[in-house]
Amino acid sequence: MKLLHTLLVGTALTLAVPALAQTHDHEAMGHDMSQMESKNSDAKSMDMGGGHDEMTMQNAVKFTLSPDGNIQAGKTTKVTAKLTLLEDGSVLGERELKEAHTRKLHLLVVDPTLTDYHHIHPTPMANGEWSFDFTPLKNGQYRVWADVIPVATGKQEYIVADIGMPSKEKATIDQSTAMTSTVDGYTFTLALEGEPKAGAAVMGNVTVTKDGKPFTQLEPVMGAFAHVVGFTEDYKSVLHIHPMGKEPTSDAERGGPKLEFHIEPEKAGFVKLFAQVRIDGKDVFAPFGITVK
Ligand SMILES: [Cu+2]
Repeated sequence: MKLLHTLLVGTALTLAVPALAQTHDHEAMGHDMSQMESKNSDAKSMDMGGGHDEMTMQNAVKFTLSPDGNIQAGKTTKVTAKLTLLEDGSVLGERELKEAHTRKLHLLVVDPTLTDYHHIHPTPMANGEWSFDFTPLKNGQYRVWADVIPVATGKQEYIVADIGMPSKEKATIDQSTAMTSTVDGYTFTLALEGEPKAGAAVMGNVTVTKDGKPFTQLEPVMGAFAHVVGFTEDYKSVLHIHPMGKEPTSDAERGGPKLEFHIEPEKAGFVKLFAQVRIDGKDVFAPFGITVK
């Protein structure tokens, strides 16, 4: 059985209040390489009218999203992402970003109800901008966290931007605890070795089964057998929980059924978690709900 050690790479991005942002690294088993630093965040959201949204954080990077058209449920829209260094306005293209988990740019996208999660890797364009296709399951606005490490700063940061027209109805988050979920016939069971508390680490694991039997054919995805991401109920923070320790050394390697990680939530409240694995060449996202005391 292959155990996966995942390090919580907690990151809090807030739009209007001071937040903690944590950088991450994954390394040899058991080494916690995370660093923390305080950041003040300030963001502004612009109306979608011109097909353009942006938020500027007091980070090193500015992130702008420009959809090609209206963001609509079931419709694929081409979106251009632009990352620039705030300091000098220089564009952060492929060469200006460091690779993390096999990619230069990771986008974590979710709707305000925290149910429709997308993990997207945009394609670099010749002008230094990035392009991706987005097909939401829902109408309304989506929030996008860009996970980047600029070569210039060497620091990982999450920058946030919204796309789509905000819905008039208030989004409701289902805050029920969900320790198991079934997707495409695979059952994912989350177990925590203790009560999750703000500021404290707790070990967790996800076990994958199919037809009641342990599933051991998880394929490598972004250099690991699982990636776990969490979104807090205030819709302001993402907990990026990345694998540590033994990682697949080739695409031919297979993992499962048990995937281990640490969770170290920064604040109390509901957290929606998604475990991302790859099965038969397809990414599968298993949702869970936990409440942090
Ligand atoms: Cu990614």
